[in-house]
Amino acid sequence: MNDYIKISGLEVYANHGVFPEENKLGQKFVISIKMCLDLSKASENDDLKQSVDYGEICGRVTQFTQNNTFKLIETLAYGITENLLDNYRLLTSVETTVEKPWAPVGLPLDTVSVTVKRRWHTAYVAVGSNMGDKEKYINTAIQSIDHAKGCHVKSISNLIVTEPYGVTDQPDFLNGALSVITYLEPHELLNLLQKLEQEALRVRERHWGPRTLDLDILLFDDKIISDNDLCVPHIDMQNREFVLKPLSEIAPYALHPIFRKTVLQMYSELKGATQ
Ligand code: A4P
Ligand code: MG
Repeated sequence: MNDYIKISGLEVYANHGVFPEENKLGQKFVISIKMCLDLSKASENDDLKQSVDYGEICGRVTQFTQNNTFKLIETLAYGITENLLDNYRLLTSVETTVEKPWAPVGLPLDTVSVTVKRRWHTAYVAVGSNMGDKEKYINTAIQSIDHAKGCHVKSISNLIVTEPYGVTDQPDFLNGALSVITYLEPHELLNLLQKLEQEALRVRERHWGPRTLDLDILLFDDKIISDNDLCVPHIDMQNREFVLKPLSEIAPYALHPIFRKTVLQMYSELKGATQ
């Protein structure tokens, strides 16, 4: 998206800072925001409803900055960015810079500033359960993802009963796939999914049963990530019918960024190989 609206140098007197005097006396903060959105329709129809009202946004940002007291301008910059993405669905990305020209550093300087940028991503998540009320665990997780900060569940596949893959002496699974629109970064999404797994696992520990809930990130835009905590695309998705079948229902043409194959292609190849 090449179009954007920019607010530069919005001055707000507020109380953010690590020192108690800063929280009490307050000081000047200077805020600049770059908001990406498609402006073609607004300009074609000369219609504000198809854009965002920058006056209203200045008011919202001023209020947010004055109604909260944070220690860090980092927190303020994140808060403003998330507030705008949460409230203006036309925005595809928001970049916020918060300057603190009167920062109590005790040395001459023009200003200090923090810049954060967030944008909406598309992630695909596999869901699985093979214990207890499997459907309930899965549906509760889907609802929690949809209600979580910075996440909207966009589509949900049918849930299918599958035989256990890998370790086979365990009950059948219920499996499905979701597409999630999120401004969380990949590791933040992983943290959310693990938190939801743990919430379900508490029940599992009590009953000493097999897993209640498995939530894996399959794809995250076209990102390739490989570190100690996260491997995206999911390392074994191409070999798993219980992943590819539901995923091909909601995202047949999503592309695996390493194999350069669509989900549908991977699913057809897997079915061919297993027949
Ligand atoms: N991790 C790395 N990459 C990812 C990712 N893309 N998404 C790390 C999520 N987590 C990722 O996962 C172990 C570690 O993987 C995490 O700490 C995370 O940092 P886990 O969910 O805690 O443990 P797990 O479930 O035992 O491992 P894993 O790898 O998720 O298990 P699998 O490979 O998913 O196998 N058969 C059927 N029919 N249906 C199933 O759903 N599931 C499994 C679980 C086996 N057989 C199955 C099914
Ligand atoms: Mg897992």
